Amino acid sequence: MDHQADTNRTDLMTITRFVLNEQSKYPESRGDFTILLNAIVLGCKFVCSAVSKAGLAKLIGLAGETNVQGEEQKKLDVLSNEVFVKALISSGRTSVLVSEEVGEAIFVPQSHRGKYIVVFDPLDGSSNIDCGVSIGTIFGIYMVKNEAKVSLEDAMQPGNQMLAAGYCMYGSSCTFVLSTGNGVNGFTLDPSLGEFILTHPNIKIPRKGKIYSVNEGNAKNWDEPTTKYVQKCKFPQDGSPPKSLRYIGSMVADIHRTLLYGGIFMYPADIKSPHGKLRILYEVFPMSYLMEQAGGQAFTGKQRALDLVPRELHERSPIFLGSYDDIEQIKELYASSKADCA
Ligand code: AHM
Ligand code: MG
Repeated sequence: MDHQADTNRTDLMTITRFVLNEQSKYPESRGDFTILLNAIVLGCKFVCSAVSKAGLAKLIGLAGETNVQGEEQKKLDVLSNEVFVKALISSGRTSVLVSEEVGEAIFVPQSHRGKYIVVFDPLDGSSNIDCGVSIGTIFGIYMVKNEAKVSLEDAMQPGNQMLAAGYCMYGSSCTFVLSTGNGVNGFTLDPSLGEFILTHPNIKIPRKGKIYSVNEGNAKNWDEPTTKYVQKCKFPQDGSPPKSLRYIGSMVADIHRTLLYGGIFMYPADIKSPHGKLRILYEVFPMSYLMEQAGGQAFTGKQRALDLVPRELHERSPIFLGSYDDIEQIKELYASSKADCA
């Protein structure tokens, strides 16, 4: 759907309109989810604008230094976190927030409490900011179990209890990808309107892909199934052509490409990091949810990623995400290495 192609179109599907349509399928809904999502969208618009000015900020003072007005410049990831926390609290629809930037869970003041839990990474891939590579925000949404007795447990639910998840990618355009459990849809920010417009309806990941995506610099420390898999990507024995390697090193951008073009993204365990690098609550779960909703799979090397039960707030897990058939292959390799060990 190319809304730019037809400037006379007056029926643009904005993200708010889209979510309201979805909610109208549930007569008991009171619009709380739309209000919550609007808070997240506002945070993403703010971060999008800040990221696009990141280079210019150097003119008035480097991050962590003072600018000409003598004000301290906040680092972009710190700023992004503050924006999301404030927007989510003032939405009046959340009870507990978990952010990559904050060590402990944030319990929303009683006066502003609502029924949702939001886990998020406000600015993932922030080491890429200074060279202008795409970065993003990742989020997942749960419902509190008992509004009268909110606890840390509410934020530690397995991924299969997620109600919705998404990400916003700050790249050549600003793209918001969302699933509320009914497929995956992508929206692009129209800067002239300040609105996200549905541009990628019903995203389905190709059943099999031609791309693998991993930090191969860690290869010397990988486990055997990962090593064998990557070898198969490069030197296939079944007559298929070798896969291409693409690795941006920014999860949102690597996952976005994987969703649209197919293939596999992996951050496996290795000897140095036996639990991988990526965090379960706000990196692994939301991306796994989106992958499954788009027809792909998400596997930890041991189990379906969404069935993990987090034990710690910032716990990590190895992760393989992508096209259905590609994940089947890695699952087979792990199964046979387990059988060999038995
Ligand atoms: P961050 O949360 O500290 O930004 O790290 C997460 C990022 C992901 O975006 C990306 O997939 C991964 O770390 C890249 O790690 P590496 O540089 O080890 O390949
Ligand atoms: Mg991160």
